[in-house]
Amino acid sequence: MESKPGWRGWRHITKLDPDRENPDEIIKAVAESGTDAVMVSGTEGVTFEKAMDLLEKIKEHGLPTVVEPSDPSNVVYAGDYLFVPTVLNSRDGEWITGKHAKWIAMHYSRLNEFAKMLEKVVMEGYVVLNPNSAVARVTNAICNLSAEEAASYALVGERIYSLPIIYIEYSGTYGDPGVVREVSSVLEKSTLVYGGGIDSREKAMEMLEFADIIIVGNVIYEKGIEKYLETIPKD
Ligand code: 1GP
Repeated sequence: MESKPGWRGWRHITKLDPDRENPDEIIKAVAESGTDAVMVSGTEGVTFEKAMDLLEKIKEHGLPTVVEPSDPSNVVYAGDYLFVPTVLNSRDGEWITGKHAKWIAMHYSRLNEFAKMLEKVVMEGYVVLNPNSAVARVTNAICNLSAEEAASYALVGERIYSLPIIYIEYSGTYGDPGVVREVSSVLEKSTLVYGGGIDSREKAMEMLEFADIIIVGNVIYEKGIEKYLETIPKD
């Protein structure tokens, strides 16, 4: 496979939640696992301090880092990339452009400086599909979608908004590979990211057939390091 520069060449991202316990044992296992990058991200209870603390611990190991903020108040700029979500299937404009406008408003008096801070930004168009997840509840997402409807939201992100990433998000549960396959069959430019319920090699490989990148989170906290290591694709 032709190698692509930076984040576009990644296949596996480990998502660590600043609102959970992240002992050295976990950070070390992640650093040595072969994952392509670590994402600092959580939906609830994330503060600037917690995100910064976790990021610093990860950076000591020299891994590529991504910060994915959930609110303008917890944006940490010290990672390699800042992946900024917009929830394409939210019922609530707050999660589509509202938070983003508040973020810009916080920097309105020095927009030139802010433009420099935006250089690390990669926009992610989320399609949130697990109705029982915190992210679905918080963002009031329309989760009851057919594969074609989900793919239509993905195409809004790609064709209308030119988002570099489309993120099919089933956080906490393993999703429908048929939905990911459908989205993959229509996307032409955006990188397709899948996350949710990956806790085995089989699930990782199944989703990697359609997604460019998989994101794993809960497995390391809930099933342990051995199960987490299974999710790392071997070339
Ligand atoms: C969450 O998509 C990620 O945003 C990963 O989901 O925690 O279920 O692995 P899990």
